[in-house]
Amino acid sequence: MTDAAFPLSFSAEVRAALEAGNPVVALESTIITHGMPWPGNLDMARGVEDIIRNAGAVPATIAVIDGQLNIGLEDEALNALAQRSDAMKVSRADLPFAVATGRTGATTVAATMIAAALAGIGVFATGGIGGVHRGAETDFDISADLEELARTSVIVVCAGAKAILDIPKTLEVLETKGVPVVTYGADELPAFWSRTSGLRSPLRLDSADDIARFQKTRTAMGIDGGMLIANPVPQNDEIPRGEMEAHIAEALERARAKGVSGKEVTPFLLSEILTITKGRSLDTNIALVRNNALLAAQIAMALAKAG
Ligand code: PSU
Ligand code: MN
Repeated sequence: MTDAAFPLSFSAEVRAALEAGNPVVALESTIITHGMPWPGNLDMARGVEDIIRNAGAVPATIAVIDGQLNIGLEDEALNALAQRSDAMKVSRADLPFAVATGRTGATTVAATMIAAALAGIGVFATGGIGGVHRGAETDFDISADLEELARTSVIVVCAGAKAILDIPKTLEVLETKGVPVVTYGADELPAFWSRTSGLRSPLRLDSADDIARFQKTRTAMGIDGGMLIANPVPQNDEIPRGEMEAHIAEALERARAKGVSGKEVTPFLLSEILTITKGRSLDTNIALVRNNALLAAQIAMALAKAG
């Protein structure tokens, strides 16, 4: 556990694990409040925590509750957060704002990385990261998640960049910022709902031990910043790329027609895609988050074991 000057509210389970040096996996909360509808969001959040526990690590869901930065939520707090429709979507810019003003907010990938680093947690599981949006050359919509990956030393396990984004541009930005993008067990970068993106992954590793070794080598060389692990959604749960592309085009058209912008873009597109696919995208989203939680737990254990 770090001696961070900033006061953090730990769940009992996370505090004990960090004090003992046991493996801990951070989890974001924007996916709960802005990424999935109630009550499936709560089932997803609880299920993901249990996968991490069953694998031998401890889950730390991160959120700001009444101005307290929580590292690990007790079940009652998780339940309450999942039902709140007024939670802020908190990224790097908003995290200290939510704390300073006593608000309740759900952390994005960027804010969860910051909180994990403050708590001394090195591995984090999510669904998909934010990235460079299609049309970013005119609207400049690039997620703060990419900048955070560049500067904060946390391993982020995701299922690739969401196909609603411009994946080639997202990869270019990550390359510029020196963020390793490692696909787990495949040569091709996955695209969230689909196992394929048509793009070759910059790097590939096939075991949690190899990922841990790579991260330890980066640290030993004094190279800070995050690492992105792209974990393809299991075959049985994927929505093939060709099929997804039409749904995404439809959702993007609806966003354009409504003039959706800024922080609302990602939640809007996810909810439109949910409607268009009649719920199937949600099943896939849940399956891939569960799959990522398991791999993240294995990586956290490999890091703890290797000393
Ligand atoms: N992936 C999901 N659901 C989500 C998100 C990602 O399946 O809700 C969230 C994550 O919290 C991510 C955020 O950090 O969307 C990115 O938002 P933006 O593009 O506004 O930075
Ligand atoms: Mn954005």
